[in-house]
Amino acid sequence: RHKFWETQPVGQFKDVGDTSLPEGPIELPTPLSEVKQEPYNLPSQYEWTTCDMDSEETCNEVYNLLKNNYVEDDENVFRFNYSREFLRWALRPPGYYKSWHIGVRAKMSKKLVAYVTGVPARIRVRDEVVKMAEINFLCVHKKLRSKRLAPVMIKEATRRVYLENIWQAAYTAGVVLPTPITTCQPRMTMSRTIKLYKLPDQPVTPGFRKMELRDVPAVARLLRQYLSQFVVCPDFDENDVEHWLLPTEDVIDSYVVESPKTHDITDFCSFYTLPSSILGNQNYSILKAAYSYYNVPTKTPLLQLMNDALIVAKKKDFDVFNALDAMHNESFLKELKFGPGDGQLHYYLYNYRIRNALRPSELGLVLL
Ligand code: YNC
Ligand code: MG
Repeated sequence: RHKFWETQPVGQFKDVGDTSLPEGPIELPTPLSEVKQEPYNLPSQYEWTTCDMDSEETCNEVYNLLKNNYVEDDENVFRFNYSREFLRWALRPPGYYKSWHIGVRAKMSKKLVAYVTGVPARIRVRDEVVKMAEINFLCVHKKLRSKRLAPVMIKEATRRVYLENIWQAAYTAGVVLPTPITTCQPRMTMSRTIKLYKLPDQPVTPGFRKMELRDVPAVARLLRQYLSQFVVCPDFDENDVEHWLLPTEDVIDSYVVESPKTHDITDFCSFYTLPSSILGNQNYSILKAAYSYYNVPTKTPLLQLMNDALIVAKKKDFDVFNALDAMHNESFLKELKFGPGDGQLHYYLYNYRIRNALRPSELGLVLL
């Protein structure tokens, strides 16, 4: 039973397998004047705040809330530790809305106790490009759990998205909710560090180098072409590519293969930096992890491209390299002997029905 989710415009468990239901929006947009104009009510001790991520102080507050209260693995050994710079990158893509960076404060102390964010994205589902919000960083302070604050956060986020005339959203979660469009398996380099230690010092592909600003048009072309084969994926233009894929130190790393002969950009790979705190260990406090992002092989085999990604990640001192079994990742995950990671990652769409769940290999979307 999902008291909240049963009331929402999402694929419901009771409808799974019902082929009479059409794919696409579940509810039609209403005139903006009919969207609720006032924020939802919070318990009286709390108040809404819009978190200005340009502000050093606010960014620190968000960083600390997440550092202490965000996602942990099933055994509570690791907790994501998104860096301030990462949060700024993740939350300020082209066309972002400040109003979608939503916090809750205790009225008395002004302490930040809950958070949820959205950023705008164009997502293609089959042959339809839909403006959506990507919802992420939903977090309620550990001391305020199980008080039904999350549904209020989600409703308020929905209201603010609707106010921008956007009516769909995409999100991921480790928990099962109505109804996943697909379920991915996280994978990590095996024996933690051992696999990375065995790698050579330099990438083996001739012309493998860091992506630069001048590569944006070529990378955008490669990526758009590559993503066209998936059922659900982002619709990236050059602006998006510049934001999401141009390297930013300790946030996003991207590499291209430039043909030594023609100087064409033939291949591309990328990974983002997301450390985890190691909980309750005297000797180690941080696991430096890289996460596979978007990779496009055209001339270089994907296996070799990813092996080069592992080589540069090792040089940059990452402890592990993680990837989902989405896109064509399954092929290199097997051959490069990645092991099973923790749990499952379910992908969801809000107010958009998909008739049958996708295979992970049909998914071309990575959320942070
Ligand atoms: C979750 N992760 O099922 P029912 S992922 C969505 N995503 O509702 P309460 C979740 N819903 O089942 P708590 C959820 N986790 O009764 C729980 N729920 O219908 C549902 N953890 O609320 C749950 N971050 O406040 C139930 O639970 C209801 O105090 C219970 O708060 C939940 O960012 C949470 O894992 C997750 O901070 C905030 O446990 C808390 O437990 C926490 O009593 C650690 O809530 C951090 C964590 C989640 C990471 C993420 C994506 C979030 C997507 C949210 C949905 C967006 C929908 C689209 C909105 C825009 C629409 C437009 C257009
Ligand atoms: Mg709660």
